Amino acid sequence: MAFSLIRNGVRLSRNTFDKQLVFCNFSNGVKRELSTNMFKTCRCTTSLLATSLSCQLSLRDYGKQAKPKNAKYSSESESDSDLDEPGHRGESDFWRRKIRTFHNIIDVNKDGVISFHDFELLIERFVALGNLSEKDTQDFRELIKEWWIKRWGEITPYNLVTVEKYLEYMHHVLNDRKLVRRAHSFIPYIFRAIDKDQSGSITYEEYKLFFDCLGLPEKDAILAFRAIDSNGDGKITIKEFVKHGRDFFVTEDENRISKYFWGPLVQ
Ligand SMILES: [Ca+2]
Ligand SMILES: [Ca+2]
Repeated sequence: MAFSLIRNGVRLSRNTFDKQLVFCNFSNGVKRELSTNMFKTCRCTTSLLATSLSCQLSLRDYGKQAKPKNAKYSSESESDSDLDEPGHRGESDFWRRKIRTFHNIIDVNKDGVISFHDFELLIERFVALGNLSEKDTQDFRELIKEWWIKRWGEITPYNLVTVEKYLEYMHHVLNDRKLVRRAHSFIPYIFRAIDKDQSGSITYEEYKLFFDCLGLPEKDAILAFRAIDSNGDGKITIKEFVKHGRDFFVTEDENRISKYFWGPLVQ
């Protein structure tokens, strides 16, 4: 894939990334480092170039450093060995902020609580992309339904999960070795739903589909994709996708790039 890379006019309003805006123009084939403290390169696809010669990217919700020097990339462990002992996980404000972020994403109808209907709406968005097989579609729906009934009980419009309840549940999951291993088995379905060309890897264009389904803007997809595509080859493999998607829920390490996976963190 051909990339157009940021050429001119990069300026940061502050040295930290909270409350920052990056203004950039795009030009074919030119690579320029934005900052050693942020992304190695700022890349945009040619289709982005076609639609916009300049962009204003808000980084304000991405934490204090978009990609710190000591960030772990593909070497991030998939095991839980780097986590605190069960019983002591999920105490940090950072982790709670991530869980609140996910609750907000799942709350598709934005009424402040999660209902089974929110999941139905979200699943339908991914199914509507038309890339999931019939079996995957059925399995995806069943997986969520079984999880809901097992964890939250009856499927009714009155069975609602507040952010506090969800935080409590996720804290329990994080501190249970078995549950934490099984958690988030839905992520491969999301991958297959957005892997439009069935190539086994996700391009930026496909990642945009992901964020579109989550109700997140394109500018956030750009930032997340750049961060997660750590080797800069324009692709995210299913292994990377699942790893970072899951890591978001289990790590309390603020240096992990998985914090970008589900979009900007809520305050
Ligand atoms: Ca809701
Ligand atoms: Ca693909």
